[in-house]
Amino acid sequence: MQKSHFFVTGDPMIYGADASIALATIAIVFFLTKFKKWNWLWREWLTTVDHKKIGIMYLISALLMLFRGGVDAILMRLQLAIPNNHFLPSEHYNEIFTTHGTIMILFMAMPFMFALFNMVIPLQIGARDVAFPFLNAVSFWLFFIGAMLFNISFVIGGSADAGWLSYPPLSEKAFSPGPGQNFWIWGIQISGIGSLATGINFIVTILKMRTPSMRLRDMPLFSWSVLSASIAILGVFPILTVTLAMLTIDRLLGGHFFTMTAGGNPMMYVNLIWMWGHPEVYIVVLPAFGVYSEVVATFSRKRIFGYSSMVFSMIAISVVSYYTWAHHFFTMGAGANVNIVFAICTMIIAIPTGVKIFNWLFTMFHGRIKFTLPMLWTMAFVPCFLVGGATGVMLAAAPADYQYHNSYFLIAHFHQVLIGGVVFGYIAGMYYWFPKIFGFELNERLGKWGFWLWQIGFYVCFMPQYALGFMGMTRRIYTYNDAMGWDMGWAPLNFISTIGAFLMGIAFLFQVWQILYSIKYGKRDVTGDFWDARTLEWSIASPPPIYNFATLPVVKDRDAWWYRKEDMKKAGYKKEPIKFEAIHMPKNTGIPFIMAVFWFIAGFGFTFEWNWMGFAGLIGVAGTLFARSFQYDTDYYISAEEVEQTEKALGRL
Ligand code: HEM
Ligand SMILES: [Cu+2]
Repeated sequence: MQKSHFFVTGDPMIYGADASIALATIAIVFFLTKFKKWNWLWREWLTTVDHKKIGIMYLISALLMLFRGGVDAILMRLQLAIPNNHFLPSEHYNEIFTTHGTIMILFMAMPFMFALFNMVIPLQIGARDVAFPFLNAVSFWLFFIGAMLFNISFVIGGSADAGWLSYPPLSEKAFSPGPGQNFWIWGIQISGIGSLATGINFIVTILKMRTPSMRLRDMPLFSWSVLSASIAILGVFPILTVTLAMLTIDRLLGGHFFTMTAGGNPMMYVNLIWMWGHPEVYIVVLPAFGVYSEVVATFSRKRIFGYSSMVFSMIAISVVSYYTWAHHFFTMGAGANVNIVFAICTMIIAIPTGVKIFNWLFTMFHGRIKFTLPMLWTMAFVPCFLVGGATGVMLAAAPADYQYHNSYFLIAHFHQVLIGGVVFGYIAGMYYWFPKIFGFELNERLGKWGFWLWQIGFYVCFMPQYALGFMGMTRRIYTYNDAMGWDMGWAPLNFISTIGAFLMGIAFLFQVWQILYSIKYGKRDVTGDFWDARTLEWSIASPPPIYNFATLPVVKDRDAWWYRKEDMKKAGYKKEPIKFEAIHMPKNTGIPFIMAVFWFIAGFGFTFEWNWMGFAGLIGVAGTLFARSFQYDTDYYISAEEVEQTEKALGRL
């Protein structure tokens, strides 16, 4: 590699990014120094093992990445708004759709999902933390450092441009020689290891750390959704790890797994990556289904309709989703019999999903619905996901897919399920649990502006794309000529679509404003049960004390907190005297953060094929593992008196 290629040059947008990165860094360093916050940053955040704080860090990262992915989206839509546009050169367009797709799925949806896991699960099952708090911190920092490694490719070395799943032969060295593709590999590889560890952590947490009286069949549906998503993570993330390792061997060591010329086969990569990739989209949507279930029950003020069928549907979805991957390449030429199997399996998924939709509707039926922000997002999800699901069944019809494949019809379909299903769900979850984690209320009026602009923007942006697909517009094209634009009618629809993208951009700004405004002016929640809700997380203070539960809650039924509230309202209810005990807690440690820094060094070194640096980083990683195994002072006790005092100060006695 030539030195002159190190910094990306020649594009005003890149210089703008250079300048803003430099300014932001200087500003952060300045304020941390001025307000003497370095110590606070290290003690309270960088070394924390508290699941609530880790959840908050995931949330902030996800919102930042939503912003970056959103800017990418707006740039692409600007480019496509009119025919014959040369605002973005073609290579730059390729880089942008690649980074947009990668960031939205791996560095926005995944951390948003892990934010909800961390902020909610221990509280919802009556636990004091996750099963492995240290590993949880390692997972976060691996995700974060992987995301940073991927993101700096924008200004250093150049971005990947072979699409969000980087199919060979395009992603092989012969066709993508620069470091961009390596950034993609190492960014995802490092954060992927973190995701796998998170999956394991939450399976064990949910199975082993529930308050002893909570039976599985009384567990809230969000916890069930996290369990099924985590099992799917455990099943498929190793496939991603291995696939990326094979691509690394091809690129860095001259292997030929995926190169035809030496007996390899690129279709092998396509199969492998979708064996992970398809379950991955169900991994991100299942927790959203969990959120909808909690929100619908709380704001219809009813028990969820069809609890067991909800659990069975989620398990069915996660199992069947393993057998659908080839629907992404019906046109590969595997033959009719293979296509039939995968088409049918794909269509089968519509059944459990339909069951869930009916259950949500029946829960709302005859309920006293409160139209709060989380409920609005949930109600908007139902029709949106229905249409997205229906177009999915259209795509699953293998012969018809020969028409839809690689067209804007597909783009419209997957954005409809990813935005209408996943993003709406995570936003609903963020609004729902915000008062719990932060202890104050979010402004409704600004939130409603955000909501309606998102909704209108979504349909204006993506409905025209279905039509564009039928009119022959293929995905991943950076421009189209006047004849297509005006005579074939692509231009007006593309222009409308771009307007929709801007509306969603404005909607996001309203949400940022909403959060900033509420930090300053939001009313404190002193009840701990802001929505008059049903599950255990609402039975403790907001924000919860470090140990979550002063005494482990007793669960006799589903919706444990709701029925305890009913009991408390009964005449002659006597509060049982509480006996406080010392609580065992994990100690903060800087090792996960330091380990991630070494991973960054390793990833950066291998990206530029500076092997000395790559191996130095790996040795550092091994060193931190070694250091951890000699760390004996890893836990402490909070005394019974201290717990009692904290509870008193929180007004909980
Ligand atoms: C917020 C509004 C969004 C807009 C306006 C938008 C727009 C776009 C556009 C214009 C493309 C490129 C189409 C092409 O040239 O082929 C694209 C691709 C893509 N988007 Fe989005 N997007 C949005 C949100 C999302 C979200 C939330 C996700 C995932 C959670 C997502 C995932 C993807 C993926 C995976 C691709 C394919 C990238 C590739 O072809 O390699 N997008 N999007
Ligand atoms: Cu799929």
